[in-house]
This record gives sequence, C-alpha cells and structure tokens, in this order.
Amino acid sequence: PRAVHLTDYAPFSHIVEHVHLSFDLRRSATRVTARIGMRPNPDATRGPLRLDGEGLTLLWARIDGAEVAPRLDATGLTVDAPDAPFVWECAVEIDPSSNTALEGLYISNGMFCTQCEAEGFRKITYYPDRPDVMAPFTVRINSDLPVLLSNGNPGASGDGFAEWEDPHPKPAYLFALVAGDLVAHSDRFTTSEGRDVALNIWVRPGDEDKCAYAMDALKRSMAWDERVYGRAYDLDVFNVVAVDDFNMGAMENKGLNIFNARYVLASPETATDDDYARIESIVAHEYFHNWTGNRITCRDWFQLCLKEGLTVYRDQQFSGDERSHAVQRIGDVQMLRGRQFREDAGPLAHPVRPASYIEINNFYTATVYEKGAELIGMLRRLVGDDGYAKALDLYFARHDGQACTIEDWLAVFQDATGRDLTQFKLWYSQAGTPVLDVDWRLEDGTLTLKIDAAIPETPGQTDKALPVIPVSLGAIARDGREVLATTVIEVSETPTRVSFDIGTDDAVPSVLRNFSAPVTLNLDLAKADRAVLLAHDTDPFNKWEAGRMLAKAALTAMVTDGADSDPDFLAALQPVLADETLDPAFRALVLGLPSDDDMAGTLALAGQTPDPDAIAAARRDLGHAMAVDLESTLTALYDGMQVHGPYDPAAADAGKRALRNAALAYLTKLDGGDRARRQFDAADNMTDSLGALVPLIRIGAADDALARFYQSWKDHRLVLDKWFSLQIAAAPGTEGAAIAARLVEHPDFDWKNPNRFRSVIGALGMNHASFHKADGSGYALVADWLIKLDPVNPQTAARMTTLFETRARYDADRQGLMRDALDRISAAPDLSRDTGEMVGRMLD
Ligand code: HT7
Ligand code: ZN
Repeated sequence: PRAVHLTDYAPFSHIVEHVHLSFDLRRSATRVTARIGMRPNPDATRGPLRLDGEGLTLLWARIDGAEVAPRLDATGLTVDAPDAPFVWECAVEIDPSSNTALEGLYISNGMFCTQCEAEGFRKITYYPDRPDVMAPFTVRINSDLPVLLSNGNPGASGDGFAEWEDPHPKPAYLFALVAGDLVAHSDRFTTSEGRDVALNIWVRPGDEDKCAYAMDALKRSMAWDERVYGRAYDLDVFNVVAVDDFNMGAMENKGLNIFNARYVLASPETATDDDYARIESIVAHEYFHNWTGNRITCRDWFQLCLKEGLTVYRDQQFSGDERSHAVQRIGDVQMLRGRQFREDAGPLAHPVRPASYIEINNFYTATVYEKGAELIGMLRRLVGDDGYAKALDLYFARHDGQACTIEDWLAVFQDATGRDLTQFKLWYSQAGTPVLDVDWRLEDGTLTLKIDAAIPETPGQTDKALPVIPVSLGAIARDGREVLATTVIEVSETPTRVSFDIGTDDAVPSVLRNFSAPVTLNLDLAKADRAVLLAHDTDPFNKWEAGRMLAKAALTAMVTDGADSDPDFLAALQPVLADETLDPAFRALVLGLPSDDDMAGTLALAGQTPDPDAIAAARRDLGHAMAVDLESTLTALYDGMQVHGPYDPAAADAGKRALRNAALAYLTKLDGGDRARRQFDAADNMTDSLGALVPLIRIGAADDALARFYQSWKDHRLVLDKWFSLQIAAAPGTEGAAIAARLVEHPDFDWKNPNRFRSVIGALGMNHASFHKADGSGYALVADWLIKLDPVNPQTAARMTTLFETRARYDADRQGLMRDALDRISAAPDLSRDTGEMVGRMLD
C-alpha cells in the first residue's frame, strides 16, 4: 500500500456547499441517498470530481439531475463535473450487518451506529472524505426504530422518520447517526450565552440508572469550558450514546457523541473510582472537542495533534481542577512514560506530527495524544499563563470554522506574545525522548547546573537538532527548607549552564519540577538526597518522583546484584505514608511500586537486558519487605482510611479508598488474605470489591472469590470484562499465559467485542512476566488471536500489535520468539493495511 505524505497536501478540487443525506435503514441493505451542492474551488487545480468510497454498491448517480456514469475503482469514483456550481446526487446500498470492523455504519446489539473518524464516512456514501472539506449537513432517517439521531438540532419527525439539521460546517469524520431502541437520561444546561440546551445520554433500556455521573461530568465540563476558555456550547441539544461494540474510548461527533459504554455507565456496585475518573475525563475530552476539533478542525490527518494534543491538555487541566493537580500530574506522567516513552524508544517511534503514514488509524497514538498534550504544556510554560490565554483567544477568534495546521497554531502564539517559536517547532517534527544529563555543584552558596541535552536516534531520524526545553527547578536544604523557589530555565543549547545563589551548600536540587518537559532526566543524587526530596520537596511531582527513583534503585540492585530490599528506601517511605497533612490519594501513589514494564524499560535505558522473571521476583520481594517493615503504618492506614456513609465517587473519598486498598495489597502478603476476604465479603462498591480481589489473585488465593464474582456478575458485560482481565493481568508469576489460554475457551469470551477481546488478550499483554514467559506461549497466544481478529476488526488488531514494540529490550531467545510471532502475523493471508503497516514497522 502507498504511503501518504504531509508534503503532498493539496486542497480539494471543489467546495462543498451543503450535504443532504437520506437513510433507509435496513440491517443488511441500507440505502443512502446523497444530495450535495458543490462548486469548483478557486484555490485548487481544476480537474474531474474524485470522491472516496469503499464497499459501496452504487445504484445511480446524477449531476444536476442528469444521470452520469462515474468511473468506479476500489477506493472511490471519478466523474467529469461542470466548471460551475452543480448538485451531485447518488444512491448507494451498504450492509451494516456484516460490518465487523466497526468503521462506517454498523450494528451493535441491534442498534445502528456510525464511526467515521478517521476515514469511515467513505463507507457510507461517496464523498471527499478529508477533514478540510467542511459543510453544513441535513439528514433524514427512515426507520421503524424508536430513536433516530444524527448531528445538530432536531427537525421534523414522525412515524418512521426523523430529520436533523447541523448548521455548523463540519468535516465528514464528525458525521454520526444512531438508531435503536434506546432510553435517555436527560437534563438541561443553560449556557453563558443564554442558550437552553437539552442534554440526553442514550442507553439500552435497563442502563438508565447508570448515567448520572456521566451527566454530571458533562455539565461540569460545559461550565468549565465557559469559565476557563470562554467557550460556550452552540447547539440546542447535546446527545451522547453508549455503544457496546466500539473500537476506542469515545467519539466527538458534532452534537452526537458516541461512547464506548464502559466510559458512560457507572454505579457504585459496578464501577471503580478509577472508572468514574476515566468517565469524567473522557466525557470532558469529547465535549471539549466541540471547540478544539469540531469548530476548529485539522487541515489533514498529519495535523491530528492539533485537536488531540490540545484536547488532552484541556481534559487534564479540567480533571486537575476538579480533583487534585498533583495527583492528576503524577497519573498523566505515569501514563506518558508507560505508553509514550515506550513507543518513542522502539520501532514505532514517530513525531507528534508524523511526516507520512500508510493507515491513519495507526497514528492515534500516545505520541500524538499524550506527547502532543505535553507540547501544549511546554508552550504555556514558555509564554506564561497570560500569553497562553491571549494566544488561545486569538486561536478561536482567527480560526473558528477553519481546518488548520500546526503552523496556524504556532502563529497565534507568536502573534499574541511576540515569542519566536522556530526552535520550539522542532518538538513537532522530531521523534524520540530527549535525554538531559545534569551535572550539579554546590559551592559557596551557589548552585551550578550543567545540562547536556540530546535526542536518541529513531527510525528514519538520525541527526536531530535541539528543541527548546523548559526545565523547572528549585532546591531544598537538607534541613527541609526550600532555598530556591520554582524557576523555569530554557535549555536551548547544549550544554546549558545556570547558577543560582541559594545561600547554603547543604541543599539538594529539585530538577524538572512538575515534569516540565517530556524528557528523561539523568541527575545523580545520593540516596540520602532523594530521601530529603521525598520528605521535603514542595513540588508534589518531584516529591513523588524522589520516592519512585529510590524504589527503582532498590529494584535495580535486587535484579542485577541480588541485593536485599533497601532499608533506607523503607525508612524514607514511612513518614510520608504517615503524614496526615498529605492527600491520601497522593500517599497511595507514593506507596505504589513501578510496574514490571517500567522496570524493564528503565533497565534497558541503562544498557541492561531485562529479565522479566527476575523483575517480577524483585518486585514481589520488595513488596513483601515493605509489608513487613511498614506493617504498623499500613495497618493504621487500613483501619483509619475507612470511608463511612453512602458511596461518593468524588476525589476525597476516592483518595481514602485508594490509600486503604493500597495498604491492603501489602498487608495481604502477610495475612494470607484474611483481611482481603473480609473486605471482599463486606464490600458494597466495586472499588472495595476489586481492592480485595486483586491482592487475593496476586497471592494465588482467589479461586473462591473469583467464582463468586462470576456468579454475581455474569450477566453484566462491563463487570464481566473486569473478571476476565484481572485474573490474567494480576496472575502471579507467569501463570497469566495459561490462564489466558484457558479463558479464550470460556463461553463468555465473545472475541468480536473489542472490550472483551482487550480484557483477555490485552490483559495478557499487561502481565509482563506472563506475556514474556520464556517458553514463548504468551507471544504465541497473542499472535494467534491477532491473526484471527485482523480480518474481522483490523483497527483493534493493529493497535494491539504494539505489545511487541519492546522486542529489542529483551534477550536473544525472547527476541527470536517475538520475531516468530510477528513473522506469523505478517504472513497471515490478506493481512489488513492496518496490521500490515504496524508489523512491517516492527520487523524493519
Ligand atoms: N477523536 C476520536 C478518535 C478516534 C476514534 C474514536 C472511536 C473509534 C475509532 C476512532 N478513530 C479515531 C476519539 C478522541 O480522541 O476523542
Ligand atoms: Zn480526542
């Protein structure tokens, strides 16, 4: 398949003035009639009309009412069109019932629904399916189903039909249609501009009692975007639909968001605190797209980070405002390091704005999303809060209704603040995580730092220039005083030298506060100095990071030198855990050890070959030592953090539950599971239920609890996903591989449902020691199932091939076994373009 290149961009030959679509919905023979007003684009080269289309049966086509015979091929049609405004009309037939790829119009549990981003609209009708073609749409749906939805405001409706009108010009990827037997949880919101908006969350009958939290999150998101960005909602209705079969998290279709049901439905009995937090952030994310993505969209898919990076940044800001900035930042960085740094260090590394792709679906990545969000945070650090606010105001004023580029985005910052961003722009075009090597000296009360910066080679990019890197830093005296308040320096050349008069030689630098840039920091600090930061740093991120670095050092010594668990680490933890002035949610994070995958990446970065079994053993042993050493503190936390009263998913109670359950996880290593079993029996919410079940699984004592859990929840799809995934992801030793092999035979393993597939095959990938089991059974099972899934759902199969992206880290035997798995996938007959591209990049 041919690659698409950023440099090949050319505007579309025609301007689309208006789109009218009419759907006669039938399961296996839906008829779509389109009437589209077009005129030649004065800014484009003249040529015939080329429309994208895939898997469509063309019934007829007309231009200005006269029948035409377009030239059809596998990816669309070409037809000569007048050199003046004209109306294109066509009718096509499509088969939603056989659409298992979940792109275009498909059926999930009897409900018709669509997914058009990135290039699904071309599976619905012939159209210039590219984001820079924006038009107002009207839609008529003919169907006997009771609820018929599309974008925009409702128009006429009656027996067997409904019409919708979306006045805001939009690209086709934001088109949506839903039809089914649905019930709504409804509310209203009055915007700051006085618009009374009807809010509906549509679900299958029986699920309407699980929508309250998503609705609450939606209303808070609407108010927040008005307050913080001055952005109000712009239609009379905002519909959200929960769908069981969905490839990703959710989709921001204009006025008709479609969600994976797992990110809508929540009740205390069925959803954990983490589920609630994720629902809040995804509802916010999709809502925020209304301005950053929909009103201002992307010129082409290379600019994906324009909407995704900014919208992730905005949802992170929102969650921080609603909950805790410190806890949010630590979680965001853990995610960035766990997914994006891993991606950046392997064969799939690509810039935040890639230069080419074969299948755009493969570029909805942690780099585009999470690193893209980090770039926004750095920009803000460089221009300041006021500069950021001015730039965003200018962005909305200048570009509303347009399809934009990263150049447009950076220009508003330059124009609003006067700052030259030429060097910053390198962040968008260069892959790889920059490494900062920091040397520090403290003499005569002066702290001097020398910072060397470099970006590792990545596929296709060897010679890189240094982008400007904002480094936030401070210093803490060993007696606990802050002797240098947070200061941001700009690393724009290597080496960069800076000095600060801090009035003492008895202090420790605190560098990269709040993780001010997405870089790897090498800063040599003695254990005792890290303990000073863990105890006293005023920057919560670096306080947590100090503990993390101590934990990593302890685990590294255990893995590589067979050392015992580090008593200094344990001693440094205790006062933090017991410090009642600290947020319980923050203390829960301090108590968590780095994951096995994180340790494998850390060891690989240090030039070592990670041994998955040794890492798992070290983590288990250190966890056991923490339990023994901190037993009284942990017991006090477990007893003291009990939450009384009705379940409340808000941050305060969730933080207490997080700390209590973190303590329980350690105590379970000592008491054989007694406390956990008692908690499991008594739990009245899913957080506490799983808080007990997971530690029991980890010590291999969960058979009874798992059986009871299954009996209680076997008819609840989302909870059953948890039952599948946890027993694999949390399985001790390398047992996860055999458990997954057993569970794929389970009658409830409905592998065509992406959530269920991820809860088994994806969960095996989450269990490091099991996936990397030395006999290769983990790799083989994943490969078998990806080969089976690919013809059915290429998008989900392709995403999951990333489990193999860390191949180069491991020993020759494992590398060979992983290569065998990739070779087998690559040799599968009729491999999709999606999976073919991913596997090809990993085998290069
Ligand atoms: N903009 C959406 C990205 C997306 C997607 C969503 C669901 C299914 C397939 C999809 N392909 C791309 C989601 C978002 O970032 O908000
Ligand atoms: Zn998004």
